[in-house]
Amino acid sequence: MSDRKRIYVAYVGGTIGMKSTESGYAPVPGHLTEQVRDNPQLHTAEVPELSICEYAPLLDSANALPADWLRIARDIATRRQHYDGFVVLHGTDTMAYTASALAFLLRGLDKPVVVTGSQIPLGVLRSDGRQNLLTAVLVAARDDVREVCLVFGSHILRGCRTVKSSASGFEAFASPNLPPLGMAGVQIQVDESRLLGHASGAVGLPMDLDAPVNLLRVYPGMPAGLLEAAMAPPARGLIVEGYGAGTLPTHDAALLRTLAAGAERGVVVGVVSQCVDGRVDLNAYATSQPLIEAGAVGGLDMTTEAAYAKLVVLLSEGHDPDEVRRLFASDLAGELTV
Ligand code: ASN
Repeated sequence: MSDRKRIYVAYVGGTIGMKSTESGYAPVPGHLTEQVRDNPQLHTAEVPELSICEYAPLLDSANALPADWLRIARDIATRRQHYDGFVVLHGTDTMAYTASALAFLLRGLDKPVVVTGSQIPLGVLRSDGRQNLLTAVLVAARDDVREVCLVFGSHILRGCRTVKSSASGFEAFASPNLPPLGMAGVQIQVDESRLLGHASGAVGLPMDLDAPVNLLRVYPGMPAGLLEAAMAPPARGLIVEGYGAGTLPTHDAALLRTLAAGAERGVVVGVVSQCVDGRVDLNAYATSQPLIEAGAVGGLDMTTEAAYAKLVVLLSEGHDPDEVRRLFASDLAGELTV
């Protein structure tokens, strides 16, 4: 038997395997597999053996749902004994959400999962897809990586710390509150001191990933009706993207009544900051007090993407609201700094 590592590549969708159509770029079944098959660089002895699975339907990631996150996690979990590592090829638009969700869903997995994609399709001149795919595959073959990473351009980032920071640049992702796990330059260098340690290897996935959670960005002049709609049944969770350290307008009595009524019904509220850098501290300002009274939990330095995915996962796992609040503020997959 060959000692080449075996990597499972799930092509979920995204620009990397898209073709130009009359209405713009769209994923075309078979195209990515063909591009990989016809690229001799991906079939040399230094590159691990790749098994590609194209999902159906292929998605522009703008259409990805939490159910798709669960589908990817299940796909990886059922194959975890058969492969050394996993690559998820995904659209960039919601890649940070999917990478975050996979980190929570697969938090017991002891193998590398690398999410990547591209800004220009593989078959198009100047595509960044070939380099991103190659780097992702090489990172997925490493023995020291045992977590969900996002590889893009020269950055190797912790998946649940990422945000899409550029709509057109080749360095399209950042992890504002955590230094990169590594860099892919002339050499692929990973800083082992930043990696997560061994996990149990056991993965327990929820049956469905369907807990209704909303996401609301606070803004000057926001009407109470918007918050009311965001907390109305069937909502079980709400991520509030507050200002700065986690503040919101407190001059509007209707807004505060709505918040209290939602909390009364048991809606779990998590608070993140609109600032990309820094952390939430609900004890810093009086304008955070109504959130504390509503039992809201500060998301510390979590990204909005991670906070949303985390609340969906925790509520779908069936914990009671108090346990969800406790877990939301705990470090489950390296997504926050306590
Ligand atoms: N719209 C695409 C997607 O998210 C963007 C990309 O992949 N670069 O699927």
